[in-house]
Amino acid sequence: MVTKSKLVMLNARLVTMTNDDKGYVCSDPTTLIIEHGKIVKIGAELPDSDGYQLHDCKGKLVTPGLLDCHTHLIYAGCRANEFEMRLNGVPYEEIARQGGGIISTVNATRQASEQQLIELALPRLDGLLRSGVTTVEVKSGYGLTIEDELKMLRAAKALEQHRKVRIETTLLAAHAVPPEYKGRADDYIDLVCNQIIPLCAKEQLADCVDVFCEGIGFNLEQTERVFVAAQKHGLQVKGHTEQLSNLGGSELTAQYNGLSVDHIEYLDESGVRALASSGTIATLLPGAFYFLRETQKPPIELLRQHNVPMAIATDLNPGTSPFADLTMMMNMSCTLFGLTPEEALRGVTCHSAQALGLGNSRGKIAKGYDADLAIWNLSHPAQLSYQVGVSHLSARIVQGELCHV
Ligand code: DI6
Ligand code: FE
Repeated sequence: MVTKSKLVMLNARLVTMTNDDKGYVCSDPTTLIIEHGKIVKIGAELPDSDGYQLHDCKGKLVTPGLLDCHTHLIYAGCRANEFEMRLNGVPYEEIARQGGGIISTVNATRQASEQQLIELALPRLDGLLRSGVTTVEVKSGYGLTIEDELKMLRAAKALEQHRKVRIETTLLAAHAVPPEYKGRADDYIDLVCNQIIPLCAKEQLADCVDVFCEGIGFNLEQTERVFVAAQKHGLQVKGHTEQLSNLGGSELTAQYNGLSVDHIEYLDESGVRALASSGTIATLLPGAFYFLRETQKPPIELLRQHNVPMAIATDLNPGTSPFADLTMMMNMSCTLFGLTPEEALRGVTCHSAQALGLGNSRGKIAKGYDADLAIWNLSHPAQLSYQVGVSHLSARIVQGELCHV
């Protein structure tokens, strides 16, 4: 009997992402055997096919399923009006100071039920899945009360019941000072550290804790308090750092062995050195750079020189990056930041897996790794970074299960 838990992929041209040196490894058409959600054999003889579901890839490219390691997928409301304001000359930070920006999404998200948040997120999630994504990180950060932050994280986790995808959740309660704490940011940080983080840890709603360390977010001292509280509760940390200015948030995140620092347009060499020594991943978010019409680019050449792995993510959010397509971010990281298509592919596979603390199980095609894969109607991996607007995806495999989208 054919069971869902055993799959043989035939004639797959594998882009394994297993060589850490330069160069793609793209195999001749070969066989991949999957059992119980894991890759068990590569290049093997066809087993006695009894009990296996067979899938002929017909020479198509197979990459690891893409991982979007930074999204704000759960939110209500729309910020097209602010897009228009910015194009009429009002800066993003000014909109935020006037109570728009993140706070306008907070107001809409607080009013939405968990079920409404799920329904609003599904079309965005579908966009990501069509771009070959199998794992999505989803942050809270538009609730900013105990109940609303937890509601967002529950909605994020519930997406796994609606689509074949793996969700990783991040608590971003320190995203903005909520209106009722205006002028009392330290008191809000007390709430985050003493109540929200402990509850999230207890209910296992978040895998990680993030902070927006910025002039319009939280300062270094407040960020450090959040990191200390997170680690006390066994949660890993990461940061939205050096997006609009250089506060030193990346160095602080590195000191706390953070998984990643994200945005980093204003990162300098001492920050890059700190990442290199802590093994923290540099996550590039070209959608926000593009949408905010930023001109300061992340220090790509320094990151290369110091061998800091670069991940790429959508930052999908209503204010600064409303884009639900990870291959478009690959293209943007090449055209806007000068990455090579190969660096871009690492950025959405092995390096984004590392940015999620999943580097030993996802983001590569290797024996023992999770069978999370994307099958493409393409002949060369560079094509993934090349064209936007045409879906080249043939199918995805999530935990060993074949899904047509
Ligand atoms: N940086 C970002 O790009 C998002 N959050 C953050 O800290 C933007 C969120 C928003 O404008 O709604
Ligand atoms: Fe973000």
